[in-house]
Amino acid sequence: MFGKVLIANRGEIACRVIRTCRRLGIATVAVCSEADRNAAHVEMADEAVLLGPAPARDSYLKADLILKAARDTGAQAIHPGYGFLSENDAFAEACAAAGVVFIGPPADAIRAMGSKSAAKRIMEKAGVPLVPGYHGEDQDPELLLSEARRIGWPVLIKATAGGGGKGMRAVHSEAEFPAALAGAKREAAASFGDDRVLIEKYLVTPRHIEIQVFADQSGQAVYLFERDCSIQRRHQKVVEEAPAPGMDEATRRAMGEAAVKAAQAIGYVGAGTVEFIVDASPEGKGAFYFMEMNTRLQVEHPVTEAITGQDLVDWQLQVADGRPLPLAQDELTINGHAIEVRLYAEDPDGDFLPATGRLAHLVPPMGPGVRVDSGVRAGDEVSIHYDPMIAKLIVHGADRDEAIRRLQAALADYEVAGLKTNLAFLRRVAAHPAFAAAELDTRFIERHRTDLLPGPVPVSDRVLATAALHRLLVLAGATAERAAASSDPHSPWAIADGWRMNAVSHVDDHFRDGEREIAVRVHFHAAGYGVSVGEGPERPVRATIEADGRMIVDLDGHRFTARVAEVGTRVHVWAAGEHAAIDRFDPFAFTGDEGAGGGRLVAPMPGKVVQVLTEAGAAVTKGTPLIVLEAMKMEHTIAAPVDGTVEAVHYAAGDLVEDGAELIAFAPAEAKA
Ligand code: MV4
Repeated sequence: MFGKVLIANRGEIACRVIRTCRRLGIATVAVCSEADRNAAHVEMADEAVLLGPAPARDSYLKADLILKAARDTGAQAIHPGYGFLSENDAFAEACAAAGVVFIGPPADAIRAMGSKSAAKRIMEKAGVPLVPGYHGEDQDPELLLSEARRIGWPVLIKATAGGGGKGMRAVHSEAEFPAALAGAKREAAASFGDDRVLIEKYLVTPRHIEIQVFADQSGQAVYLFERDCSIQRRHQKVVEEAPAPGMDEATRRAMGEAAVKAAQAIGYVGAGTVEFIVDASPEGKGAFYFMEMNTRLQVEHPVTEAITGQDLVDWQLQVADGRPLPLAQDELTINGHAIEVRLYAEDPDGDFLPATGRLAHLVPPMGPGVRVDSGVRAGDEVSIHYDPMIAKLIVHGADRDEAIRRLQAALADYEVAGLKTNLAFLRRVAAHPAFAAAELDTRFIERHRTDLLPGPVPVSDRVLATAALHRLLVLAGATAERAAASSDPHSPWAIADGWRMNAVSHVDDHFRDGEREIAVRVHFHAAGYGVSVGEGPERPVRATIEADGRMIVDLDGHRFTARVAEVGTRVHVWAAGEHAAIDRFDPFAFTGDEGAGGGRLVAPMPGKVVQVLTEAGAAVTKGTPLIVLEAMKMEHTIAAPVDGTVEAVHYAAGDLVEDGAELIAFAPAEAKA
């Protein structure tokens, strides 16, 4: 076995690989960018090598620097993780040329799956089922149209070089075809520098079911069953589970064997995933069709690990070292049910744009059947340079119901503050009746959008009361120990006597929840304490802060535990599964520039400036485009809010900007009387 392995990646997958290496006694070398010098994966590894500046193309994508790092540290093998160089055939070849083992498939196998149409032709020959379609080289528009007619409407036009849904167009009738073809070709040319397309029968509500395969260097291959990854948003997976609900043994075996055939058809070695779409329509009868093969270990591999009890990174290392597969097909079994959700730094209420910032507070859940794979710690930055995934939460239960209950409990316990995340969205998915009923297909999120994205929900009185009580308890130093040390050890409010002596009858706290402003008053009486929220009645309350920081609140005779984290004026409250963030404010504070109006044009999200359309000194009218930002591959134009003058432009094309950065100093024209 290798004595030392270099991990050419970052974040959770680098940490994940290091963990198995450590268990196997293999030394590890991390690589990092300047932004990641103190990252978790660097801290975990035995050694680390700095590659270069933060942008991936200057660091994690620098194949030559990574190979040099392997040589310099004496690493015998490189694990590429996923993303970055993991499916780069030239890198796999360069490793071989440098005498370093690439922990992944042979370069030829990566190449064979790179072209979607060539991959489909290979699979067709191998007898793997394909969606009826046309995957030929001839791109004559007349021929493509006649093929579409033969296939029957609706059809889907896809980029041959594609992936991730780019260059994809659904066409429902012959009349739409020419425009859709032109659009798909344009997008394919722009995205991949290759405008070739293929045409397929369009399945309107498919399920995405993929098979984990493994092959060793002697040509043996097995499947480690399936994962259902149907719950996606714009081709980004959100929930993955194994096994697929409703899968019968015969279909499982047929899909598994087809996937093994696919792997063997291209001389595959190592961990791979064969993606199928399954026709979930009543007429479809659950037929499955090959989509593409991913020639890497996937993000969602932990659900397969959970149900098989295997460590897939361990398997990868064994196979890369030339050993046989650890288990044969008939030794692999499914145990229980596993579900993974991806926690992202993003804003579900703001079109899911990625969020950046410091993870001011981060407490992952724990417990039986709960696994969290993460590459960040409390205090770490989530930057604009890399994938915004914060962690993967994986739960395992005896059956799907138990897994869902564990998922709901773990999501309720998850504490994150400092930046926007999709946590509340995940909680709603996990709690949705259609999820419990396993009504899964790729339109799940779209179909349940109003349930899953209800918009801002007003925070509860419970949260507001807890936030106000927290401040009082902290100010009073009324910890459980203080109370215990006082003359009345049972009074959590022992310290509060002072207030009564000073004849203070109440204190007020003020919070903003979106547009709403709410005053919370805590009342002090000889008999005990009360709290009133807004115009609401006073309700009796007791509260303590335990030694572990947890609050115990008894409001109106209803006792619950809560956690509070204060980040500046922002108060985060987790109370019995509810998480809310509100802003404390001082109603008497002077806010100097209130009502000044405009003056600054700020980046509405982190991104890159792609174009500056104006210059300092320019007089512009309302609506004039001034600067174009790109974020998540979409362009956003910032326009003049009113007539006025551009005083300064703070960024140039190519600059990266943080959320809230001032882009342009802008002077609104004097309002005419
Ligand atoms: C399809 C399809 C329906 N019919 N092909 C999307 C990305 C690419 N890898 C394949 N995709 C699809 N191909 C036919 N013939 C629907 C999708 C699709 C999809 C597939 C898997 C998971 C999520 C999806 C979301 C939208 C569309």
